[in-house]
Amino acid sequence: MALTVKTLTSLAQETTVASGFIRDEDERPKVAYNAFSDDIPVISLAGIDDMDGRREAIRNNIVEACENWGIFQVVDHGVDQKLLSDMTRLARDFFALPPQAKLRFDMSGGKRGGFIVSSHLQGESVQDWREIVTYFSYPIRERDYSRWPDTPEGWKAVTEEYSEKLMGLACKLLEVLSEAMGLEKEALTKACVDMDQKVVVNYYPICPQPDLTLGLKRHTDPGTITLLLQDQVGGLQATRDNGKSWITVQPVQGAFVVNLGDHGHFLSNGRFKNADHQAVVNSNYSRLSIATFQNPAPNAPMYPLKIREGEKPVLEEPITFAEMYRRKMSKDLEISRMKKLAKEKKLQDLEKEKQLQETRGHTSLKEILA
Ligand SMILES: O=C(O)CCC(=O)C(=O)O
Repeated sequence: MALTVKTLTSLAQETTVASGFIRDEDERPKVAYNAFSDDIPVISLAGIDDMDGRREAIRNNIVEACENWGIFQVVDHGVDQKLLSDMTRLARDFFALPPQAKLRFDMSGGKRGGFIVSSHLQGESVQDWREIVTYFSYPIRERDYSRWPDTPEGWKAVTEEYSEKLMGLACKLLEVLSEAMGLEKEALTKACVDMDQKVVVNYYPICPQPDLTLGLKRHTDPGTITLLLQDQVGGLQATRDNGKSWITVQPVQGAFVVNLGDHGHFLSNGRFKNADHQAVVNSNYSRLSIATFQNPAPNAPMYPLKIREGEKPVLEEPITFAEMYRRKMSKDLEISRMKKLAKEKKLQDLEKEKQLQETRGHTSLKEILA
């Protein structure tokens, strides 16, 4: 019998979600995808290069957002709107391709880049309701173009331009953050040694039971900063009380959501928050978002660049970014393994309890009949 190749887009036509996507109750969405909040500031970057003018006001707004949430949105960022709409249109066209065409770029088994359902990370116990395409775009000398989808026509060239422009914008923002820490402009980019960039295009198909699943589970990004382009549907959510309450970030046409990652958080000695976030899905619209992760080189040493008076260092000793990432991943996998074990134990206990009740039932029936 021929095996039918399934992607998530084909599963979206079903009326229930498969059990592999169902989250434990404590992880399920608490707030709707379109219950928008305006807590995350939208900051115009117009005048950012004007050293004696707007720059200081922009810096102050960014600092406040980083101290509160580790998230802000930027407009007037200088990246051409036509490039953003080309990138978005071509990405949507890719996800609309038949499963076989997408699976030509299958990235399972640890390949560096391409298409996959849910996540390329191995050992995840519950799947995310998303399809992704990942490009490893910097350093340029390490690009493997055989892993970059060549359909739809023109996407590869547009992605190249997109990643270059976003590298420029990220460096600009890192300059402002360096100044905010009282350091020279280049301090954060220098701390990255040789900056890596990874572009992840997320496609969240319509979901028949969005209350049971997540498009992307709760996490913080490991790197320095992430620039996220999202469409107008909504689904990005943030928490700053460890998942007790959530807000849905208001989509703003043409804006980038900037998330501070773990690396940025450690470099600032914890002064700037690492954005704790997730993506929810819905049964009305599919959603597209494009995350550009700006990461340090794997061997970049990680340590607070500035420890302010009265502060204790958040890291006891410098570790490399690769080591921090390894520890983070193994902690995540351990948590998910423990959760799985606890769930299995609960099921076994329930089963035992049921058997006990049945035995008691039989005994009392015998007593009645005796
Ligand atoms: O799609 C979103 O809104 C969130 C994406 C994200 O957090 C990620 O790709 O890491």
